[in-house]
Amino acid sequence: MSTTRIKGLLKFDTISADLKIIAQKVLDQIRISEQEGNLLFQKAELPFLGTLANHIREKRHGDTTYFNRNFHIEPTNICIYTCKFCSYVRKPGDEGAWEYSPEDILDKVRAYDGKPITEVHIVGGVHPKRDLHYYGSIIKKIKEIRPDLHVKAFTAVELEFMINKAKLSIEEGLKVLKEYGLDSIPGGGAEIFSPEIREVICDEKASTDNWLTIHETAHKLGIPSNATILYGHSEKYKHRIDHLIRLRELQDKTGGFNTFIPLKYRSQNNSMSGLGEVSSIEDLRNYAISRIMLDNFDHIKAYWPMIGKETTQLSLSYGVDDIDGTIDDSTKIYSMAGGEDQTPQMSTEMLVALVKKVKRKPVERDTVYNVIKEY
Ligand code: V47
Ligand code: SF4
Repeated sequence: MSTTRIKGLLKFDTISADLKIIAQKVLDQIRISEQEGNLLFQKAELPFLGTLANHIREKRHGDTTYFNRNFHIEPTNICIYTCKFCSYVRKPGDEGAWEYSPEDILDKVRAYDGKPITEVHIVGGVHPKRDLHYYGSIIKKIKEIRPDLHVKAFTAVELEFMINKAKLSIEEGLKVLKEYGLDSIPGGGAEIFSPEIREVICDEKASTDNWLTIHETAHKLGIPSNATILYGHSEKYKHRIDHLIRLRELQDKTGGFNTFIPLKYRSQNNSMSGLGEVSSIEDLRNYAISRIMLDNFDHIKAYWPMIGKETTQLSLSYGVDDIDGTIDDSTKIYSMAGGEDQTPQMSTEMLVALVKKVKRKPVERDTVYNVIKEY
């Protein structure tokens, strides 16, 4: 069916020859080049992109749409850095600054006793006083309370700081954290890899090379991870493509990325607010081009607390096959930046209904995409 749609596109006179070459490559499963990626961003209309991305999505996953039962813990919003897009960061003593004690964090885990949750996602600010043994001991205790819970924790930015503070190499630090019980690494902190933009929006934190090295090292140690992009602010299309190409190259080397998560810049309460936000059409184009370019990533995830439930439903026809999880009102990163939902939480029933409404098949997964239940 989706093959017929692409073949139909190839007959349209209104579609330019260079775009038809890309469509044919998608049909033939040939990798799209950086130059062609740029062309897609500059020239391709949403229906064309959707046809290509949906073909790839359905070839890989059919109608299956993954979600999981997860919650977040954000140990602190105190951070030594001041990224310009961040609405959440505070300095010690500022109004609105928080830091949970290890016991507070463990209580949050205990609150799920007897509930069928499978993943805790732990990310927060880079606190000046906390090193990897502090956080590692918390992970160890979480595992004692809940051995079955997958701990997906700390962006490469947090990892770089806590490992340096403990005076270890990246490899040593990651090994230590793995021994404490770290199961995987979330995709945050990637922002935009191109130094031109990175230096303007987040010049202090982990460099592009360090972000990539941390993920590469993790993959070598058998720790899978995710990858993100922060798009829709000051970057140009060529920066988005550069970002995707760098991730694709690393994935060729390691195969350790589970999923790619485009994160739309939300503009409230931060120092880039004047830039505003891109449209939902741009969100869908971005998902579709990500799906087309990342031929070695199994999954593309729409993070529903950030783009809202309706765009999430639409995204399932633009390359997305994963919608993250239940969340349970446990994250503030997006609500503080103007995300669609001030108290993001969805029951399993709501997630299932959201997916079924757009005629896709909901499948509950664990963090590494083992199927738990088909609905
Ligand atoms: O790195 C911060 C982003 C990220 C804003 O791996 C913002 O499954 C938009 O990485 N507008 C952290 N984005 C969150 C993250 C994540 C989220 C969901 C799932 C996974 C996963 C990872 O949040 C940061 C930054 O890129 N962010 N501020 C903002 N104003
Ligand atoms: Fe700190 Fe992360 Fe916010 Fe940057 S995005 S200021 S590293 S909490």
